[in-house]
Amino acid sequence: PATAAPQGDKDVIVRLFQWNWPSVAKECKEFLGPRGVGAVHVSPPQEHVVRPDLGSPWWQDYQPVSYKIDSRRGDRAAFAAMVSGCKSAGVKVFVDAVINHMAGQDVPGTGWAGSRYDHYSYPGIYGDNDFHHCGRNGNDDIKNYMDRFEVQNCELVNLADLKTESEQVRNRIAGYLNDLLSLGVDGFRIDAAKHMPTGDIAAITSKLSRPAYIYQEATYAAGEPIQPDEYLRNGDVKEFRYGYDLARIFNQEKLSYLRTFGAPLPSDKAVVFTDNHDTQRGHPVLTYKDGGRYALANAFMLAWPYGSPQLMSSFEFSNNDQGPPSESNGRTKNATCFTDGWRCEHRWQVISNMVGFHNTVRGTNVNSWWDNGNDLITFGRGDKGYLVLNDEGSATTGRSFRTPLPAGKYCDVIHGDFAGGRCTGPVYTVDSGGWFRADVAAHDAIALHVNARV
Ligand code: LM2
Ligand code: CA
Repeated sequence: PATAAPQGDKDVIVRLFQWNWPSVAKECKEFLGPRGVGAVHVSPPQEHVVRPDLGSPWWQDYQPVSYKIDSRRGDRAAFAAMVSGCKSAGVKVFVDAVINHMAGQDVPGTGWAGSRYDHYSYPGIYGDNDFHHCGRNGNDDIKNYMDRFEVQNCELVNLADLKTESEQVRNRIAGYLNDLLSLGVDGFRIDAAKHMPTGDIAAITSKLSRPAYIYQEATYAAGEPIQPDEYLRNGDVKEFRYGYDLARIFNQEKLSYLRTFGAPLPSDKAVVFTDNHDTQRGHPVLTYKDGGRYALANAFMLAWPYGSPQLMSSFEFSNNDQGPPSESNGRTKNATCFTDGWRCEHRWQVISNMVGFHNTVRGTNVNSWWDNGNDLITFGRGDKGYLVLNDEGSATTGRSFRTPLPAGKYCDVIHGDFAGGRCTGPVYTVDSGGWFRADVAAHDAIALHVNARV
């Protein structure tokens, strides 16, 4: 049986939420690969329900109808081309694996690729006997998250809940995942992990034809019987507390509290993020809508040694159901950064340049921490990098900062791009004692690292 594969040396994941396959392929080649991003997390590739009557909401994609690789983002050939394109650009592909359930529609319908289905009937794949009917709450829906049985055997928002304890169901799911592996996929984000017993996930991943990186969507809530750390036995786990805590510190508290920042899951098993597609819809996290503050929070995340960072790349939305920019036939439009609603946070200068910082300081410890007791913080990483974060409402001027860096001239990658030995922004000279002098504007930062020396 295959074990969970490690993520590899480049551990930054970019979540290109709802991007179609040709756009993902292009982004891997033109941007993600050259910038040192390790992997792209793509939206679910399997056939899904279609609800044009509801404006084709983004969440159609979390209601599988069959395991045909054919979705509004493209067909099997386009998916396969994307995977091989990303891989030749040095970027791994992690697939959003929706395996806890099928669709949640009460009336029969036809999926994106033409498959007929009914709530508990997916011809040639699953029948009524492959689903849980938990017999609770009148409609089999989950109501009580304090009840483990209910969370794993009843229906999450009416979604037909698969009997993941059944050998036949496990074989079907593993068949789908192995099909994706055969196309070159490197890993899986396990959707709705909390709604499956850890042992069921383990039984499914043990059927994989080769090791794959596994990270699980096990949302945290205080006091619940099912806790994220149970899932560590299967691979990595999304650490939801990180984004909530980071937002609270940036929004209401002091950056000086970041000195001991972390979360309960072990750092080397946690995938961390400021926001994801669920939390950015109505939860207290920072998102692209926060502008500069969002960029600074991401800069901190990429500079700080806790967890593997996942960067969000969103499309703009004004209501929580709104789907991605689409053609009239329902296909997702090409992602064109900064137009048409594609916000491309992963391309923001501060965020994308900090990926290089993150990769440069990998494996080093925090040192040289200094803060002003409020919203101005600084720290170094080994002898490789140094970050100044000023979230005060006013500039700090004429201050000298002591870094752990070797003497030299450094590109400030927060304001400048570094390439071919040249910097398009400010350059700071670190002296032989590690000191440099700088002004830092309000709500701004400076980041120096040894792979951006002019
Ligand atoms: C996830 N992670 O564990 C996804 O990150 C999350 O986005 C998914 O929910 C969820 N699990 C199930 O895969 C989304 C969305 C829901 C949506 C479902 C299914 O957040 O709102 O539910 O996908 O499409 C929608 C309607 C809901 C309805 C349901 C079934 O919002 O009102 O329930 O479809 O028709 C009656
Ligand atoms: Ca379940």
